[in-house]
Amino acid sequence: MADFYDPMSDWEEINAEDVKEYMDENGVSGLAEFFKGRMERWKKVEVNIGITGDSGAGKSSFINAIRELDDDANGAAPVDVTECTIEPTSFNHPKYPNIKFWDLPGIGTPNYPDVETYRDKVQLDKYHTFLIFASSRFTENDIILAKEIKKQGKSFFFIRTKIDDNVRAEKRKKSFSEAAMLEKIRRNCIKNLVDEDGKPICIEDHIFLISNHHPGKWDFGRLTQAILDALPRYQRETLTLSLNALTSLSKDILKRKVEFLEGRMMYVAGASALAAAIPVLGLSFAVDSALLLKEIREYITQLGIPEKGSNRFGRLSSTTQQEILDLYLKFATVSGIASLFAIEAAAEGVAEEFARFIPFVGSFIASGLSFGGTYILLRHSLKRIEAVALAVLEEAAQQSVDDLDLE
Ligand SMILES: Nc1nc2c(ncn2[C@@H]2O[C@H](COP(=O)(O)OP(=O)(O)OP(=O)(O)O)[C@@H](O)[C@H]2O)c(=O)[nH]1
Ligand SMILES: [Mg+2]
Repeated sequence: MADFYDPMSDWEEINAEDVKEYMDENGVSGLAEFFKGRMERWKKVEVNIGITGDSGAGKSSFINAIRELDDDANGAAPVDVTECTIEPTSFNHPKYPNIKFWDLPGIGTPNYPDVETYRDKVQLDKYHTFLIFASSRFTENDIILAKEIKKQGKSFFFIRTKIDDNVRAEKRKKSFSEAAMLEKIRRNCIKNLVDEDGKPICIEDHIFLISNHHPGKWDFGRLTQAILDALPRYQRETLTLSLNALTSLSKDILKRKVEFLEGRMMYVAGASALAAAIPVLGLSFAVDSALLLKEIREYITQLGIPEKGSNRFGRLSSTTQQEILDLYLKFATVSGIASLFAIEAAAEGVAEEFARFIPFVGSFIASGLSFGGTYILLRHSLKRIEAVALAVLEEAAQQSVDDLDLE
């Protein structure tokens, strides 16, 4: 049996170390390039279409018809009046090699007597979408199979083949109307395709009446189109999945960096408190503020906020740019930071916590930073910088999708 290309295994290969290294070197905004490079792979994604249904329903004939091959041509799927396909075999779409048809054996054939054996042996989970074939009425097995597929969150279409045979037979009647006959077959399929409570298991649009011997007629063209739509739909799904996986991985790394910085906050605040104990007026503040500002600059670097005026900065939304400018402006001086949080604390109703350490911004600065004051300022600063880093990260992710050529 040919191999399946599993796009998700590519995403599993991305380890946290790669993302961390990239983030260290290029900052959160640099992740856009990392994301984009990884997501280019979505184009390679294959959609595996399982062609299933009773033996003799016309599955192999359909694959030949859509590939415009005669049943006895070189490379055609073997077609026979007797039971024929024994092992799952794959065939490429004639124009889109990313679309793979899998000619599956019929359920109820000796090797696959029931749906359970079928599900396990055929490995239903490998396929992304299914075409369920029947040449007369859809059977109990088809319905059980459809429900199993639905349970796996995948789509399926019902294909009623050999319409040419029905037309030929009906034509013998004087009152023959092709439209009425097709409608009757369609109604019959809908009536047939219900669960045990009598509820339809698929919508009418997902039922196709075709003849493999007349691909220019009836629903064959509509089915061809539905198959073409399956690929971009699936590619988009994998794109979203991979984007989510990458984003959450990056967020995890960001979170770990924040935790690391939080862990050493006590020491920085302690050092600052020590400095504050130096009784020379003016000196304590100078030491404190230098320490504090150095640490906060470290937060900005560690969390990878892009430099103002850089290319990456230029690609961000104006809101995020403004937030970054604000960071650089306010976090350049202790009074800037203190004023920022005094306003914020009042607005958030945490003024009390703040006031305990910083009764008046002016006097707080004049008397040097206490351990508590330093600690609170560091904590608030880190929280603010983390929020901006997260916004940058989200934008980097979105940007990488916008930059991809989706059509
Ligand atoms: N008239 C008519 N005959 C068809 C059509 N599709 C298939 N057949 C014939 O039905 C028989 C069985 O077709 P296959 O394509 O081998 O059926 P299958 O579903 O692959 O069967 P297994 O491989 O045994 O599971 C062959 O004789 C085909 O020529 C159709 O649309 N119209
Ligand atoms: Mg076959």
